[in-house]
Amino acid sequence: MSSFASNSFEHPSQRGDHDRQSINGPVISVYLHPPTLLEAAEKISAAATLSAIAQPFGWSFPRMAPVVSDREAEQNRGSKAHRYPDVKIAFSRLFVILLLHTAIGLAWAADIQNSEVQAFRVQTLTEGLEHPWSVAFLPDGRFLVTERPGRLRIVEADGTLIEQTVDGLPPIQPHGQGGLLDVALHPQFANNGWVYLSFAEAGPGGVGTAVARGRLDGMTLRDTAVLFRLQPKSSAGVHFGSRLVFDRAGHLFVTLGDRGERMRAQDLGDHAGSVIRLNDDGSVPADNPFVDRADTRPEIYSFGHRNIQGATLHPKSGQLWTHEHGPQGGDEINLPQPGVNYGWPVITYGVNYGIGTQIGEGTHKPGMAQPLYYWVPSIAPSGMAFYSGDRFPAWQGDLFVGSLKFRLLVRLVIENDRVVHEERLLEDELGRIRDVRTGPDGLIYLLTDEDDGRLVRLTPAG
Ligand SMILES: [Ca+2]
Repeated sequence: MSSFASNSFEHPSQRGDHDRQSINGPVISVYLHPPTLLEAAEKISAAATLSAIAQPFGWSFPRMAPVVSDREAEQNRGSKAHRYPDVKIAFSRLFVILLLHTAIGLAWAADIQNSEVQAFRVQTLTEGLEHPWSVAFLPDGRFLVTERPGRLRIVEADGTLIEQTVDGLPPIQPHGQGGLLDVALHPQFANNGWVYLSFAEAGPGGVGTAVARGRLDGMTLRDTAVLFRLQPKSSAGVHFGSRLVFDRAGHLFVTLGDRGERMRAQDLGDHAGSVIRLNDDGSVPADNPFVDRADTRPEIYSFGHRNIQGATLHPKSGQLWTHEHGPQGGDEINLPQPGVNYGWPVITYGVNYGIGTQIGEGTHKPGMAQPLYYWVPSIAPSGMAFYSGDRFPAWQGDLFVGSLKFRLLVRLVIENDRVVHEERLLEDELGRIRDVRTGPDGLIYLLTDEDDGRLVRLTPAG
């Protein structure tokens, strides 16, 4: 494995999704952590309130109420200013209290993020995650979080990161953009305990995206088995995909990348650059579009994709929605349909890096689907979730997409399966956003892609 890694290469033309391995150079952060702020504000507020309550009763607190000694009172006697020391102290206390309350009010106001239709706050739940890639919600309120170097972590409901990592994982090969990637729970997880993982796996020919499952038992995955292996494996460090999404019939969609070798996305004999569809045990559904065609990979559901790192089901229709990284420009949203060719690299709204030359044949071609929506310039999308909870009524039905490149969260307003409006939130507030999920509690959860990555959640404000 190590010899393989040293032989790997990453051609500049394959830097497609800005999905770099780590951030180079210093990161200057002036972000004020809401929990810390909240704690401080609550402490100050409590002290001020105590003093305010105590005043009418003549009680005093050492730091808030200077004691005037008998001797001082004696010295001050005759001085007009000190003839009524209690009144003066009361006013100064009131002034301090007012100042504190103003400061707290300003701090609260600064903490609130105002979107076009919904005010919200950002709360950091967990820090110290190394390039977290995906988060899943366990039924007991805890979180499963993948870290790209190859660790599966459990975070308590209150945000505490359990130091011990989950064992029983399949062999994972951290390599460029690859490593441990997505995590998803079986739709009947509460009964069967199956946890699904996508990851980069080494083997003959190099490395490729794979999918495994195991039953979560305490801090261990048991009965772990690899269900799918992208074929053929190759040496590039880019474009592994991948997201895991169960549809309502219990099929598992797996989104894949082109592995930086563009034409593989048009080859039905190659898994790269496709969405595949499996049964929950890894077998191929009998109604997959290419099962009866010779020289094709029967797992393929749709193809002509570049690198898909966001996928989710529409909460009403149950339709799969995906987004993918374009080259320079041309990130797309698609609604993959069985057997359909989404065009990469024959058609795209992007161009070659740096030199800006045309890729393929243009933007349209008969037999190739147009994207539902596209971004020029690229935002480098990762993570995707519809909002269907009850905590943000004004965001109901909106689609949220993380951006690695622009370090923000995109909110898309959807009407009749069309994007009718885009708003950009949290620009440069959190860093590169890798994953976006709606929690069972109706809050929105994000992962930041950093060496010291975070699990954060958005909560309504007002
Ligand atoms: Ca396309």
